[in-house]
Amino acid sequence: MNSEMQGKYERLAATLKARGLDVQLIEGRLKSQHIETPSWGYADSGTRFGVFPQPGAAVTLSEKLRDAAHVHRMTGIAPSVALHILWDMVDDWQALRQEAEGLGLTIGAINPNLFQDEAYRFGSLAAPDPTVRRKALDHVAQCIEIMKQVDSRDLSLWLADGTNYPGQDDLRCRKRRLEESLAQIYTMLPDDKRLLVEYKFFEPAFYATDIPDWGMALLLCNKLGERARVLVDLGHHAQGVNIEQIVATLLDEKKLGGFHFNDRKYADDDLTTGSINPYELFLVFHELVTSELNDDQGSQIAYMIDQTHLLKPRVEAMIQSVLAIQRAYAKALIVDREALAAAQADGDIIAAEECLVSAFNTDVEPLLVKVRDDLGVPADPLQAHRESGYQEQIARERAGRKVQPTLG
Ligand code: AFD
Ligand code: MN
Ligand code: MN
Repeated sequence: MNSEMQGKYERLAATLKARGLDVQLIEGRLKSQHIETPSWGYADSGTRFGVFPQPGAAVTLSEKLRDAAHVHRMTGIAPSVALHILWDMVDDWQALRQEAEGLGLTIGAINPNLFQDEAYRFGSLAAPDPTVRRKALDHVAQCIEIMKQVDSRDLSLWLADGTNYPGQDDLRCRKRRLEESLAQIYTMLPDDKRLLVEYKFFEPAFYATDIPDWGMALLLCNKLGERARVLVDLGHHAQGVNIEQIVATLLDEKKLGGFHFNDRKYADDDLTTGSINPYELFLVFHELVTSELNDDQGSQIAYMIDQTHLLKPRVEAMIQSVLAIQRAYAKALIVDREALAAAQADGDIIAAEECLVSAFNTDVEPLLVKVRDDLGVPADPLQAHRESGYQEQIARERAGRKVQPTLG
């Protein structure tokens, strides 16, 4: 750390100590932060209006792992990768697991694909046709087999299931089919694995989505059992929904399984985390830190990124997202909780709010540079990536190669 940053760090540390905060404990939490990046975030993707291919975009799973390993090398806190089956398929999963470990990575959540096959036109696990539900359950069974081979803890389930018109299907029958299918999945799941149920308020269904909100996801998880938890994708809420309140509720119910971090202006835009509403991301982390300090479920929560970078260079945008999540966590860790509790007890709204606002407005970079120093990673990961030549290297190596993407 250079002398200027060292001075800033010492001043910040002194301020935090004066607030009664344990700086070493905060640094320890930041050093053990574990963010999971998505394999699909390194590959070309698009919207329904088209795909804009990028030079060097990963196609094979090996290329995605290499990109993820580079993000981890630059940040020190992104040691696992979520996979998406069938976009990520290999013949030898043990070899894949060893390849990942050789790159300093572990395999994280396994995401089944129950939305791209023609058969799923009217749904998958909630579809009216029992042969379609069977097909979907067989795919999930295949994913569970892969989980066993790559030692993955979480089956991360998002369904596109829903209807486009009133009257298209019986909404209660869909709920019952879905519950029955999920119960079969839960019985297939080994005791050391978890089922994360992700909700989304619309898209691609445009009238009724079968798992539209946190309430339905929680209801389904409660009927399944202890190892079924809710996955909160930040982009999956209608405008103005209070996400931090949902997070607090799920934490209090001990049913928060994890996140898909991204940001949005209008819908499920999958923009870079923290790029539109960093204060909301901070408030989510304020609830997470409150939980960490009271009933520590931290290790039970999967902090995953789910975004696609259509315009930004993918590896760079992924580094940006990891750093935004790290920054939000750091700011949430430096909230003066004693003063906050006192202000709340006094009903002093302004003083209570100022405890959060002042933490959010604190430049925590000196603390993060210290943490990166201790982790042996660059003080400025984004700059280090740009200077590393990695992007130019993968663009050269991957130019013109003929590989078929393993799209499902
Ligand atoms: C899409 C869905 C959902 C899912 C992700 C990966 O909206 O967020 O988790 O794809 O399958 O973004
Ligand atoms: Mn998601
Ligand atoms: Mn989404």
